[in-house]
Amino acid sequence: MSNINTKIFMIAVIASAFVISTVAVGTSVFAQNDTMTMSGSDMTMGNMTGGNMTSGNMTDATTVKAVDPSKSIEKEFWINTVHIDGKTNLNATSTHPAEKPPANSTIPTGGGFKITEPNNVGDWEFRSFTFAPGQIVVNQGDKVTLHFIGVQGPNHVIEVKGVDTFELKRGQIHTVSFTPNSPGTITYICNVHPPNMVGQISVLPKATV
Ligand SMILES: [Cu+2]
Repeated sequence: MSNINTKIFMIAVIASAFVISTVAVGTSVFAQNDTMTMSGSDMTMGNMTGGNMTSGNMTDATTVKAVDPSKSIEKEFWINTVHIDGKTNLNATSTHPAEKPPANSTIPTGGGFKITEPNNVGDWEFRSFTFAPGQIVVNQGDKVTLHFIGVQGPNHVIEVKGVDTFELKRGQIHTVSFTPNSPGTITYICNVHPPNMVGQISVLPKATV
């Protein structure tokens, strides 16, 4: 009996110790949880404030202003003459493998493309002329102003179909203004660099009010 009593007593002591330690840990955890909850709550408030601020910024950045095409008639564009150059050489490097010009060229005739044969160290290049931008969208009845800027290429002869033809040298700016009265497409092309130095103005039908 005494042995059993001793065992029961010991079990009781162990159990008590376990309960006490559990309560202590539990209290500790609770305290921590409380703190974190408060902290979390504060952080949430902070985040909400931040969220509002972010939301405000996003609203500013993504605000789309309604445009009435019939009232927005002033359209102005700056169009650069550009050539894009692909340079390479015959001497392989770790970052640039050796290349040779294609044996059978598929380049269309005209001055818009130019392939330069390898020089004495193997460098060669392929050039393509273009306009930047090459696509413009306006509305029927807009007052359209195009500034052509001679940036790359020594000279160009540019034609805005049905509007104007003019020579443009590097460093010059030539401005044309017109009002498209009907929807459709107006092409601008360089007669020195066909067929790829070309751009298109899409004229959309005027919105019915
Ligand atoms: Cu040109």
